[in-house]
Amino acid sequence: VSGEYDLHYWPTIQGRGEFVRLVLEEAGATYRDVGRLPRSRGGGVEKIVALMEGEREGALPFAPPILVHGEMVLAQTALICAYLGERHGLAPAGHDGHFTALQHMLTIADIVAEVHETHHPISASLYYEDQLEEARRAAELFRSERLPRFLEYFEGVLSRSGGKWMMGEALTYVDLAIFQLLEGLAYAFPRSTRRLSAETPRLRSVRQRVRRRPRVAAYLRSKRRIPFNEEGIFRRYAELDPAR
Ligand SMILES: N[C@@H](CCC(=O)N[C@@H](CS)C(=O)NCC(=O)O)C(=O)O
Repeated sequence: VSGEYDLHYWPTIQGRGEFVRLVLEEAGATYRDVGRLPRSRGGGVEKIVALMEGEREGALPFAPPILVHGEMVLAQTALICAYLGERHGLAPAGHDGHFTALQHMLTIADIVAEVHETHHPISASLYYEDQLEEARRAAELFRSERLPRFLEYFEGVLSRSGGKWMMGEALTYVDLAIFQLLEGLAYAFPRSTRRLSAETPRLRSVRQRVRRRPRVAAYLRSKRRIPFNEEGIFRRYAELDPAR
């Protein structure tokens, strides 16, 4: 299969698709962000739905992001990032490294799911406005318990990785995901994240170093980077990160 990828994701949000976009960008891969292309060029969200309804042979994807690469149709953010990372030198070499990187990536996916649950604690099938009370409670516990626990954990991973990156001396897709996680947290929970950032210098440094990578920096400046908004996973609702 060629190096050409089709990413299928919702066109107006960073969401989980952003973790995939960052790997594609740092890899310098050729890809189409299909949901964002006009219909005249084969784009549109209809394609996402068609894939979920089994338009293509192969494993049926449950939800986007979905990566199509030749015959391969892959869903699950963590897995797509690992797949791309391994194809483009953004993953550790070897069997053990493969699984350890995936372990960290899945833990990032866990906190991403918990972030989503701060604004959708009852169900992803209800609007935020229909779960306001519960969201307030969920966010309070997320800020006071879960967020520090995850960030201190990731700081601990960095302190024993044997290098300045999550997997040691070389940047991997896991570091790109840490970057996106920290960017999203800083957007959604500015107060809490600022406070915790002072206590996690290694994470702060990964965030800065990823941001300055030439390809990432160019991407962040480009129109391809969709700004954070209140439809994605990381949403800024003042009531979910209030002043204390
Ligand atoms: N565990 C999956 C979750 C995928 C997911 O929840 N995708 C969202 C967008 S970020 C979606 O569109 N879900 C549709 C649905 O669950 O029906 C992953 O990490 O990729």
